Amino acid sequence: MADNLVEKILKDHVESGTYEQGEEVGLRIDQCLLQDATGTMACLQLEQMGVDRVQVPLAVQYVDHNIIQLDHKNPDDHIFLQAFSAKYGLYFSRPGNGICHYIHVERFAKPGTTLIGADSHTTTSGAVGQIAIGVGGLDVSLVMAGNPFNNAVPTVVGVELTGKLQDWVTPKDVILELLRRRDVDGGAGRIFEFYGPGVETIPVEGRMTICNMMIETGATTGIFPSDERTREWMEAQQRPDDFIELKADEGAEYDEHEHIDLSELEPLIAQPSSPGNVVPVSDIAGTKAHQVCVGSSVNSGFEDLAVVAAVLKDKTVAPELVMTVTPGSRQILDSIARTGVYADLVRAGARMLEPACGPCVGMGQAPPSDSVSVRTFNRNFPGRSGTQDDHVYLCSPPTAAATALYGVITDPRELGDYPDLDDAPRYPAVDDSQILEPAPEDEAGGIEIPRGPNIHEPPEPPELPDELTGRVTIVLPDNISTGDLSPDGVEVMAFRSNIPELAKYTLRRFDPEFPEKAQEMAPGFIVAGKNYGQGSSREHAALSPLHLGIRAVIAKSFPRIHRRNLISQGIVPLLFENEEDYDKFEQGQEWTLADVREHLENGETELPLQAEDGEEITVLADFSHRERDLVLHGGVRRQLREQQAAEAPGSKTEPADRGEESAG
Ligand code: MIC
Repeated sequence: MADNLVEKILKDHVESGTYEQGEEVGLRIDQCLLQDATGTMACLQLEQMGVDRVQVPLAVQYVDHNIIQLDHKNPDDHIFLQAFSAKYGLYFSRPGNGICHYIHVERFAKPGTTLIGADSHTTTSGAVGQIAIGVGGLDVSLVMAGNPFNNAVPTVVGVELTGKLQDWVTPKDVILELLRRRDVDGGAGRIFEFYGPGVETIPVEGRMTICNMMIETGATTGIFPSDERTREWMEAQQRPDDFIELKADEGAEYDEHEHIDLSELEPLIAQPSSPGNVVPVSDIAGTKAHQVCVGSSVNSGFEDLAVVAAVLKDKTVAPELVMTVTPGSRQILDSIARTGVYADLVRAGARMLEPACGPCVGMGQAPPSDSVSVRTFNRNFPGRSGTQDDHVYLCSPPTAAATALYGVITDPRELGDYPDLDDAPRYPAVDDSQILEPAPEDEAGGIEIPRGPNIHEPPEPPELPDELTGRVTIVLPDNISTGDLSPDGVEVMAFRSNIPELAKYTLRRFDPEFPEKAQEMAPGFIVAGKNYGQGSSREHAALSPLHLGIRAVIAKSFPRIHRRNLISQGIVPLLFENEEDYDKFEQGQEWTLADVREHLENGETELPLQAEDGEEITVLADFSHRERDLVLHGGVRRQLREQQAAEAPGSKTEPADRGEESAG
């Protein structure tokens, strides 16, 4: 049978279940990735699982998000993570070494393997033919503890690329085109596989940009075949043995189709405040900009920065505009320094930042109030920049460079001839000096893990009661992002290891008093529109509401990662059977899920939800067997503890029926 690339890799990794669309399968995972803003919580949860060492062939802990170090909190996390990695068997990429996704593709990602990471942009590694999926920290911990990764068999979208990008049009415009077509939820439940003659025209760094931002469509991930471009990349990274050629079988089929003629694309831009709000740059050319930021976990590669430097060479950025540039990794920093790209950028007036996520997650460089910031980043959710009334646009490096030069949003095709970028070094300076190996197993036992005062265990979810009565704490519109639930930025993200403090910022964009109100009303429900919890993998967007007493979220739809985080952390995600019922909800009302345990135990999916005044609606508990089991237990950690207790020597309890499957 002819398989597409996704099927080939996934089928090769199935450990349990049957590979049929819609079914859940348990997948063997080859690599895991953590970053510091999600890592501490993931590590604390791994400790609770009682393993001494990670059970996957490779796990890497990166430090790239919380690196402003305003006070002790960030560095306390860093030394916790460094010691934890040494002890538990993870590689540790030191602060300053670069952005996890860049380094992972440079140093670790391998075609034909699987990766899960506690960061939604883990998808970046699809650029080299790896199935790379972002999930919450607890899911990564479960896998590191030796469990398979359970996931529904995805719909595979074949994206046929033909033609060749014109000058000044880039891979960023390819993914913006997909976002224009699919918006922020049109990729849900899908993996996008690229194929066709246009594929070879896109180098690995360009493929990284496309795969990174696949998640913005709500997709599970994106993947490119492993071809000559991949071979060149692996050779340049001095790991030729990691290369294997890999592509879809001749005659393979896809569940859905997209076709992009690369030669017909033009420069595109996402307008505030959604990555799906895409228009041609020419439509909004002339809009005054106050800030241009190049870099982040997309568009921080050598060529991205080289084209910007070439545009700005011997010129200066517009006087009323401030520009920042971030290289993706120390290797890229080294390459731009050695080739003169760095000097050209500095002379043009760009503020050079260290290789880290930086302004993309509000780590400094917030734009002025009510101003336009043009960024090559992947997300522009409201307030993510650190400025509450921001107007952030997302575009390619050439569009950013043209905008920096003229001070207004500019179509880069106005710049004339495309510059000659022949200076790109074919062989980057490979440098693993800032990636520390774990301690040998026989020395690991003696390692003490320092725990600063900001590091606290995650809150404990309660068990699901027989009947769940809750007050409506808030009624929210469509497309609430995880940044609304657990905000970005220096101030708030410093509390990622301290949920009681972090929870004080929950939904502050909608109601600064939400945390107190929710705690007063607890147990509480959140009611929301479509795509509740879009964006990041941060499980903090579930942990903070959990701490505030939220027991269920009733929404029109959920994106994959956040829905999963809710279930794992003991909050029940429910769907409206009739979306019009959304209008019946008001803050403060009391609603009851009568006999909820019984309904779920019986495998029923339609649950009655009753209001105090007798009104009754139906909500959908659309769970797989494994998920239902987790909901009944009150999340992964409770389920594991019950399993451990049941299996403990001397325990009289037989393993519970509902715990027969592996956790998670
Ligand atoms: C993001 O781009 O939103 C982040 C910050 O990298 C997050 C991770 C986090 O919130 O720590 C993500 O993409 O998952």
